[in-house]
Amino acid sequence: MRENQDNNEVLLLGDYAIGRGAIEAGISIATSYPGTPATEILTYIAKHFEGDAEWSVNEKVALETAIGASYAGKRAICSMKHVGLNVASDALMTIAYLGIKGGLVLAVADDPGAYSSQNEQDSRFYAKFAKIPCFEPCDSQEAKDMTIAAFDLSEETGLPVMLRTVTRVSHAESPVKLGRIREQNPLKLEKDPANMIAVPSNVLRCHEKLIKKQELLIKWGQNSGLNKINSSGRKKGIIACGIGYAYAKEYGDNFDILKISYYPVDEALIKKFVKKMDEVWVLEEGEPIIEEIARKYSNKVKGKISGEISMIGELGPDVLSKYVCGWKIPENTTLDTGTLLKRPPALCPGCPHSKLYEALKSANPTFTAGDIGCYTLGASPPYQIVDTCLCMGAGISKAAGIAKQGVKRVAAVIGDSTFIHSGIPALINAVYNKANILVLILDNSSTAMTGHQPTPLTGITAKGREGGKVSLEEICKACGATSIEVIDPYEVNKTETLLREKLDSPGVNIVISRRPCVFVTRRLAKLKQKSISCKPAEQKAP
Ligand SMILES: Cc1ncc(C[n+]2csc(CCOP(=O)(O)OP(=O)(O)O)c2C)c(N)n1
Repeated sequence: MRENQDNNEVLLLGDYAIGRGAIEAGISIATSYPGTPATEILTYIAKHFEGDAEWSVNEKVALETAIGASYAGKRAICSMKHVGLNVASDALMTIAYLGIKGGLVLAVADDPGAYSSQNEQDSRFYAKFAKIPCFEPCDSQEAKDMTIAAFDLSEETGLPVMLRTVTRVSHAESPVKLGRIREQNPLKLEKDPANMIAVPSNVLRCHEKLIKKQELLIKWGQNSGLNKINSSGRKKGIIACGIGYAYAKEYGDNFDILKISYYPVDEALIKKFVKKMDEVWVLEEGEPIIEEIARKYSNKVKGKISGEISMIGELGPDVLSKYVCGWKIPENTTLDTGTLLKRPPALCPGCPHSKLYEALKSANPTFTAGDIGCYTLGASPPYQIVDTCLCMGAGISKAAGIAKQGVKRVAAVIGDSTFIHSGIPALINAVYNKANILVLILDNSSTAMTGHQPTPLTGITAKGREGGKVSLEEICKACGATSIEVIDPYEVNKTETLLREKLDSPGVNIVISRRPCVFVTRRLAKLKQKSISCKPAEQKAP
């Protein structure tokens, strides 16, 4: 954060601006599970907010914890990446029926282009699916303002409210005017069984209540002015959603613009805009949600459905100049990528995972079901030992599914953070259903891939304080594993011998490969030098 004290304006990343907005809105707690590009929302709050900021074990737990705080009358923000919302969706779909008490904002960062994700799904669908409002900022100032507005709307409507960003908002810096920090809500925990207990006798009434709110939500959007037409009477128009507006502004002289920052949209506004245009482009990251509406009212709409803009990957100024403006990039300015050295991501030098993979490759499993983390890079050369990767927690279940078909010497690899996130139920399932697999838990004392966040196994909280510590060995034991061994992956030969033995053994055999990520080791050494260790940090919101 770069600060200009004179006019109270700072340069903030979009994610930081959301964090700041949440603090200004008077939150009492922030919860999250790391995931690019959403991670920095909680990182900022943990650093600048004196109250509670937690890394949860997964996104569902993060949302449920925030719901608990809301039930206590407090304001809570829960942040995650788009795929995290799949994990949290069970809680989301029903809390929309029940409604909340203190303001609850769900900040979800999408990754169009899938720069660091397993897919590029569009979270706006979840808002529509759950029938909750959704804000979509185009820069950091809007990210902060809309976070505050989302809390207000949440308390006004009794609904959780989504804030959808994309990588180019979350990870871009732009100026933000800081505001006053509101008082937190007082503690008010009241029992309200009709709206807190999702049992069949309550469901239909709650659903009806939610449907009735939809009209109110559209009206709120009409009055907010968040979706607005910027007209100079041109016959060419752009409907620009979220970051699309930042791109559209670059071509502002040639087009009228309908800016969309709030959902559910008032279709009449879209109709009014497209009806008077000879040509309308829809710029939206993800799926053609708005384009589909616009096409109901005009056959002059261009975008993803019409095929001019790709359904795949992210929008960008280059896409716009090429398709929307028909500008040709001069030949001598294009980069000759053929001469560039390709640099695919690789495990870092000294990475404990790389040593484990050396041993695993020599032990030669029939198939290795991977999971998501740095260790997924074991699928790439030189190891090429990871044969599948789907979503967090899926490795153990897939390995069990394969082994149950009679395949011998099947292995699963899973990181420590991923194991805690969603690997435990899969392990219990494998034990219960008598799969014969080798499970390798790669314990590097961190959630390395997303920036070395601590896990419950380290016993350090998001604020760098001492938390409760969970034992991996004890969990595995309680899950009923056939055997549990702990190895140091730097001992390659010893590890290989053990892996060979365990691949040929019946039952669910666990090998914990334990050595901290080299970056964590370095950071801990620095902390020790400064002797800060785990003392409570003195932190204040700016
Ligand atoms: C549902 C979901 N949430 C979050 C992420 C982001 N993410 C990718 S891998 C990972 C965990 C990595 O930690 P760990 O399993 O310990 O492996 P490491 O990177 O440390 O090797 C996370 C949080 C994701 N891909 N999917």
